[in-house]
Amino acid sequence: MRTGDFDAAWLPPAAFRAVGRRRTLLRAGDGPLVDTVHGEVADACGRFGGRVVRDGGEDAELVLEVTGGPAGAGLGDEGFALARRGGTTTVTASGGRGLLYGLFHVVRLGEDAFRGERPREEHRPALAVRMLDHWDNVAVHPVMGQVERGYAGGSLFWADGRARGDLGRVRAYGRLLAACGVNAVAVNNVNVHETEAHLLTDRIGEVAAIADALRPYGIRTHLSVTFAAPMVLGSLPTADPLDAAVRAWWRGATARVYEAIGDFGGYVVKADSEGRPGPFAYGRSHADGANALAAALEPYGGTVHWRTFVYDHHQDWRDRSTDRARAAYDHFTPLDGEFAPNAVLQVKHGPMDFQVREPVSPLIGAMPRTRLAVEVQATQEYTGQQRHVCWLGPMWSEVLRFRPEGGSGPRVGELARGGLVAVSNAGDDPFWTGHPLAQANLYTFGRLAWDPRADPGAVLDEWIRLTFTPERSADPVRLTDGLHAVLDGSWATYEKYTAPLGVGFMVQPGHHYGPSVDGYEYSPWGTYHFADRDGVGVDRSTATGTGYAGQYAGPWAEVYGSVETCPDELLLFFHHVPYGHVLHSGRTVIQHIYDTRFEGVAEVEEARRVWAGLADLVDPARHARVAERYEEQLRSAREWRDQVNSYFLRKSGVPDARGRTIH
Ligand code: BDP
Repeated sequence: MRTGDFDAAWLPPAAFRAVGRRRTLLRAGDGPLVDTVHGEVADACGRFGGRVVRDGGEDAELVLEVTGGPAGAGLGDEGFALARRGGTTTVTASGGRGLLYGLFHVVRLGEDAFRGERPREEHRPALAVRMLDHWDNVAVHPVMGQVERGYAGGSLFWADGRARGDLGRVRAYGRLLAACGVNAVAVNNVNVHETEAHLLTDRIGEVAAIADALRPYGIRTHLSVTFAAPMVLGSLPTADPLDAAVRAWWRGATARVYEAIGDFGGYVVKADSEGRPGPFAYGRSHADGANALAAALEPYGGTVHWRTFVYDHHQDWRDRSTDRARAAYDHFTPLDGEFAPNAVLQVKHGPMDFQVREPVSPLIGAMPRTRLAVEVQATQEYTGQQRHVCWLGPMWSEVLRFRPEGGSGPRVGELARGGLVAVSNAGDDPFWTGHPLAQANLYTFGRLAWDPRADPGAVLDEWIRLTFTPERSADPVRLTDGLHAVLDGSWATYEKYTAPLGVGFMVQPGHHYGPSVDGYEYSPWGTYHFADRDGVGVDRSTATGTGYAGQYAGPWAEVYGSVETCPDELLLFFHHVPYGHVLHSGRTVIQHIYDTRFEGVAEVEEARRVWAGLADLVDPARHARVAERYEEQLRSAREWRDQVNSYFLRKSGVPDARGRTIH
């Protein structure tokens, strides 16, 4: 399953067998994306004995066509139509991008694309921007390393302090991304340090080289920039977004970016957040800040992705009135309607920071006159750092299906008009993602961004089929079932042995791996669980707490605001309750904590056993890598169980009703 010195992931040669055996007619004019489609089909034919022609070919079994006519109308530039009649399967698109997505769709269908008849079906992405943010540093950062929160080796883009000379791997990355629907990549860390700031100006050529490698797969390149760029790079005395010289600087710099990269996507900005510069220093609003950059990008069709992760990271833990969860909503909702059309607010899916369980951010849905993008984290910072199996498809799907106004109101997947963004989990590791099974997160993200209503379980099975081509295995059923079993419930398993009932954190400060029950409890980050001898949880109700629950619209303010109606899994996020409080499940909080920690470890033991049983069916290198990581996952899960359980035993003094030993 490997090509060259890296894993073929979900595009192993065998996945192209059905296409590669056919006679294909490409009726599509020219252009780089059409050339990409031709190259893909020609390669597959070279391997499996088919043939591809660019004209003629009356007896074609697969027709890939670009049409300006009515058949292509309404598909948009990324959509495609698929039909099968009289022994010919036809993919129709209005341009190269749609054709490429159509080809990958046929690859996913395999032989099914060439059976029977198929009435015309149309496919279009639900979201126009499907983006990966790389938190990659060009220079290795002394604390964060090269890839901030990266668990898959070094950067795919940068090595030895500059853009890689050989961008073959970047091209291969673009290919994998196109095959799951991603169409935008930001190539550097949102924390823009001094070296990386220069990518915007004197080092834009390096970004252009990366953009060239990604373009053949329909991917636009974006850049994280520092809000202080006019000072850092332009020697201006201020970065005040309303200052004429500052605005002129952004216009000039942006014009030069577009000279180098004609289809440049735009900027990503982290401002006034965790020490990054921003408009607050000048008494300006975030709309003023975002709009200054948006104005510079506007003539070229670029977008500024302005992050809403703005909060006070120097708070006093004793002061319960400053609730970090409230921050994004409090800062941004008053500005609704003030942002330029090409300014997109990029909102983390939860109000805190990518914990294993958070409610959906109340900001989503609360700014009807602003374009929002939703940001999720594929890199597993708080979900096992790619040493634990934690497939996040069900979590993301829950977020995307959530209806902020309740009832039959729009879903998050519809409100994310500015796109869906994930912090990438890929690096230069031979398996791309460190843990080979973490590839499933990258793939699932792309497919959910294309169709937020997709069933994540079906996406998982699709990933399994493509990556492991079970039909060629000695035991397809054991292989497929085994892979599905170890991945499908893995998020729930992870939740069971880590911080309970939505309370979050309890991780080692700094690197965020492994348990530290009071790690953040007395520090200024705003991430507390308030456990004492009587109870645990954060009172975010409106009646007695921080009022955060009151930020929700529709029925949610009430649902979350009351201990009676709050869902169990979020109880400690919203409420401080006694250990004896009885959950909807019928268990007390303390017994739930004990039971689920034991269950979580048992589930990891079982998954490890299932994986061991697939040794004869999985490529040995991949099998060994996963097996080795299961040892660490199990060690860590036991550590979590023991620390969390003994902590709550000592705090509460309530013994385990089932008499198990807690150390
Ligand atoms: C946190 C990470 C930090 C990021 C920050 C962000 O710990 O490294 O810089 O999010 O999203 O989760 O900006």
